[in-house]
Amino acid sequence: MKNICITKPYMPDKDKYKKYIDEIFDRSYLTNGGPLVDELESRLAKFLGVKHLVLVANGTIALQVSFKALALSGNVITSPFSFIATSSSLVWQGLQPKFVDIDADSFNLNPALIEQAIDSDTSAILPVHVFGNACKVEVIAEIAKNNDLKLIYDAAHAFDVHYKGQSLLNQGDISILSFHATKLFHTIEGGAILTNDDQTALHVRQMINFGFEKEESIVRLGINGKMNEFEAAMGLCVLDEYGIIRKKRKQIYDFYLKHLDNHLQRQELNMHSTQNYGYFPILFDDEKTTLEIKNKMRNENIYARRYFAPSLDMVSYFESQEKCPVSQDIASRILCLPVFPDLDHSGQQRIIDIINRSLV
Ligand code: T4K
Repeated sequence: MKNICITKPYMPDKDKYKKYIDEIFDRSYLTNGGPLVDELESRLAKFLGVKHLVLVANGTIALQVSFKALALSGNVITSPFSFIATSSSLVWQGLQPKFVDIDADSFNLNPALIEQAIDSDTSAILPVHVFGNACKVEVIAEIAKNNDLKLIYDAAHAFDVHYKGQSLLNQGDISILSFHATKLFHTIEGGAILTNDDQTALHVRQMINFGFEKEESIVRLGINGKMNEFEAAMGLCVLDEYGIIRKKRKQIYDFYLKHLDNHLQRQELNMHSTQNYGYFPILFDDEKTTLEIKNKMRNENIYARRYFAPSLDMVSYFESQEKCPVSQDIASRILCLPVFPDLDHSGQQRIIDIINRSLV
């Protein structure tokens, strides 16, 4: 039986990509701010409705550079319900994640618990719009402002999400995106740092290029965080077809909604925000059922994933003092179902049948 993975990278028109590759070969300009990176930056900034967008090598380096650019120190309040990179990137930069539990319905950082977790060493809040579901941005902005904290959104899942008619990516001092191959918009590997602040944008640009301002002028500590021309070419091709990607994902999403047992618990979506149909998470009653259903699927070559288990407060190297029972509970019962444009109805029906049969 045909394998169905959690996702499958979108492959755009091959001939168009080849044309870009021919151009790159002719120019022999491969990286360090080439024309295709420039073009993709300006097209994405316009498409997403943001002032500054700096393309980088991946979402993890986007986080690390953002922490440096905002001069974070001490501890950073963040969500335990995320991909490991959200918090491992903090530790990599010598910062301590301070986990605050999530809301049981939205799966996002619970704003009511943030204030009590702030101490004299806290320098920032790093919420995650998990599965593209917008956080309670007004409340979080207020807390950050009142406590003089920087605010960085891990928006790795929130490509093209709008909140109250504006890009969600305009929230905070910085938002970051991931353009990994598994994401709905991708550049093979890649990511972006987004900000409305001119100075921050300038610093980030210098930082991802070793701190150079110009050829013989090094103005700050930097790293190599650049995207290359082959990746930008992929991004330009995928962006051209983004309308199709979104439409197909919505159809898949609607098909699940229509045919899955309607007693299944789902993430409560922010009513002020749009969706990008990046993930389809569902919750079962307990971990045992979740694992049984995941294994049943696996026996039929279907690879659903437990994004995001384990809850990050349980990862030993963080040595977290804070325990997050809600996040642990959600992480133990969640299963993300396959969603990608090539997934057809018969494939989806195989998934739906396994789940619905298991629940009777
Ligand atoms: N913040 C958040 C909230 C994130 O979710 C992520 C990344 C980051 C930050 C960091 O951004 P990056 O530094 O990665 O840009 C995947 C992705 O690697 C990761 O980017 C993503 N989040 C995470 C949620 O998912 P894995 O370990 O689940 O990927 P993997 O290799 O198991 O791939 C999943 C399935 O996709 C495979 O079973 C088969 C299929 N696949 C995958 C690749 C790479 C393909 O068919 N072709 C491919 O080329 O992490």
